[in-house]
Amino acid sequence: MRSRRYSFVYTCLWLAGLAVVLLTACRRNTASSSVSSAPAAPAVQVPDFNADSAFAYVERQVAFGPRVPNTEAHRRTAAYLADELRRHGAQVISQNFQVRAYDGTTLNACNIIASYAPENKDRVLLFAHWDTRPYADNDPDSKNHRTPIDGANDGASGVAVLLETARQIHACSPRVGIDIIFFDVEDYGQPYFARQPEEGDTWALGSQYWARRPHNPAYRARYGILLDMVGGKDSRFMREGVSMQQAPGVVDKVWKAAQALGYGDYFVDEQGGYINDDHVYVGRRVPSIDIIAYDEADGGFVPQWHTLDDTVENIDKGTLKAVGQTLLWVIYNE
Ligand code: AHN
Ligand code: ZN
Repeated sequence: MRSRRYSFVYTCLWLAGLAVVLLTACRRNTASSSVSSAPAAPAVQVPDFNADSAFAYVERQVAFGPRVPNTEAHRRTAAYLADELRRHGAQVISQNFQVRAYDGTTLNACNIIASYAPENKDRVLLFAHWDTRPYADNDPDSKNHRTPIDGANDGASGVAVLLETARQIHACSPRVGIDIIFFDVEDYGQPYFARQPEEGDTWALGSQYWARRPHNPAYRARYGILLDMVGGKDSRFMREGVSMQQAPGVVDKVWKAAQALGYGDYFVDEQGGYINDDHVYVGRRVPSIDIIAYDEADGGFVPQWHTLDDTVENIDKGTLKAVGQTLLWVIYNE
């Protein structure tokens, strides 16, 4: 009787233990199987990046209207992004500040900073800009040059991939701590029709501010990855010049991972141009790279860049998937 009761107790304990293991281990679906063929991969399960979810995040941002500083759409989007990151389990800081634009306008700006496992000293920083350009100054029709753009690719795509990444991290934590920063006022740079000579760098004002005044003065991360224009059709990502100077090993790791995952048509082994983007300023604190669609031989940025055609219709889920899945592979293998 006694031994029976003990064996019953042991069985219960064993079952309880099994339940804990099953509940805490992340359940993953089929896509992780392709990951096992990647080179020298430790046996980790990488979540399946959902490109439909990322695409919906592009649509959601664009539905607010152009996210131009000092507009209602901009304020409402800032609140939405912070709420969405909180809903996905992150600790979120909205870093509000004012900056002077190229034309002297005071812009009310906000960097949105989300942290997972803030106690973990071993961290990776992921970032994108969330504001959109007030001017379609590259539009074929010059009548549109002072009209704000939707920024489905230029702005929303990087944020969308990172929101889907946040959703995945909430479902199952990687071993490294992750910070996600959505930088503001990246795209308010001086247009060609400005009357005054350009003073300093009028682009990337949000990341310039953060590099001077980070949310935490002791902030450290192993490296940073910027996503910019990661949703275009026929996009190709080259090894961008500043990234190769700041963090060549990270470029190598990301490009090799993408190729092993079957995204070699997107991530090509060619040296790209030097892009002035948020990674330049973040790079003063964290060695950072830029995944950006830029092909010098093919006219530079995507054809919709800074035009009224930077719309949801020109977003490609295949590109979002290639970038998002590669990013997940990299962070879950740290
Ligand atoms: C300039 O064109 C100066 N910088 C490219 C960074 C950028 C603009 N990314 C998106 N829009
Ligand atoms: Zn832009």
